[in-house]
Amino acid sequence: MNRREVLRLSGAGLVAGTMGVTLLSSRAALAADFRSSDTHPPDYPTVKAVEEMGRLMKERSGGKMSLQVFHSAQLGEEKDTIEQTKIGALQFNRVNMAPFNGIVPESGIPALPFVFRSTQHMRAVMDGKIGDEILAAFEPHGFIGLCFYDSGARSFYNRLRPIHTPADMKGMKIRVIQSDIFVALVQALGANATPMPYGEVYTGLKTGVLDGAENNWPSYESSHHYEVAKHYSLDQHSLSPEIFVMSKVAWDKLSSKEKEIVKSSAKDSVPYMRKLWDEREAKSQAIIRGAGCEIVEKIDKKPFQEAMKPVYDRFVTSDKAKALVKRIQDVADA
Ligand code: GTR
Repeated sequence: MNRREVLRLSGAGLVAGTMGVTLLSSRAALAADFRSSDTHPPDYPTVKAVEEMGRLMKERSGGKMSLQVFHSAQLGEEKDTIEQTKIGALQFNRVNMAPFNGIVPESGIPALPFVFRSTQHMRAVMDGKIGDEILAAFEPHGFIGLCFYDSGARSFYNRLRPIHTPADMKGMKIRVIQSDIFVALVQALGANATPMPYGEVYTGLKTGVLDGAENNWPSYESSHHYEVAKHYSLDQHSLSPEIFVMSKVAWDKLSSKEKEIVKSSAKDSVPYMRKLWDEREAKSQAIIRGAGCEIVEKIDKKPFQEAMKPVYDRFVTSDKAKALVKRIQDVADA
């Protein structure tokens, strides 16, 4: 059992225990001791950014509002923690947008393949009016969207052979994040998509249940997937950002001043996160290259883009969704 699995098992008891406490607690007790979940290890930029948000919130509330981040999936995998957040058992949560795709339709648009041209383009869109609209779209579903964090570009890695074209992926068993959009994009390439929680992927790759998966440099490195799936092809098919949300159940118990503190602390943690993110991307690349992985850098993205067009036909059907895609494409890079 690895460290992550040990932490997750001990976390299961923690959730059961704290759920009862949370449901019984008074408003004051809730406000004083918030919890947030993250699937990543303690030194990962998302974990550090939410800790920074907690520091700012504590400072701005004169010590009344504090936040503890439960890293390494101690409180469960992303789908489960989203459920806990919805019912208010967990007050905050940092996850990728993708597991929200089936819950908040607007969250699917930034997850679409090749919808962003670059990280600069993604930042310009998510920092602007469109980003604010997408954050607001979470509220009717029981979540307060607070801010987006970077997640780089997701690319395919596998243990069998270098991928240069979609044809190289034919028949490969590829783990995807739990989102129908990601299932569809992998199927569109002729591979077999297996939606699966993040914490099960390492074992899946090691035992051969999976041939590959897809992620950004820091996740490929910190999850140790690069040790068991050594071919990484930089097709950069999705720049689906991370999102930091608050439970609406917990939000509704806050005063307007407290709400303002939560919002501003989250927004103000974003530049810090981006700095850490850029540093971590470089560090992860160095580790992965140093480990002798084969990186396919010069990859013609066109055949991947062409193959993934049916994903748009299937998921971008309403006039609203089509308009949103068009507006994103029209935003200039920052
Ligand atoms: C990472 C992301 C995680 C998680 C993971 C996954 O890039 O930061 O929140 O969604 O991908 O693939 O499950």
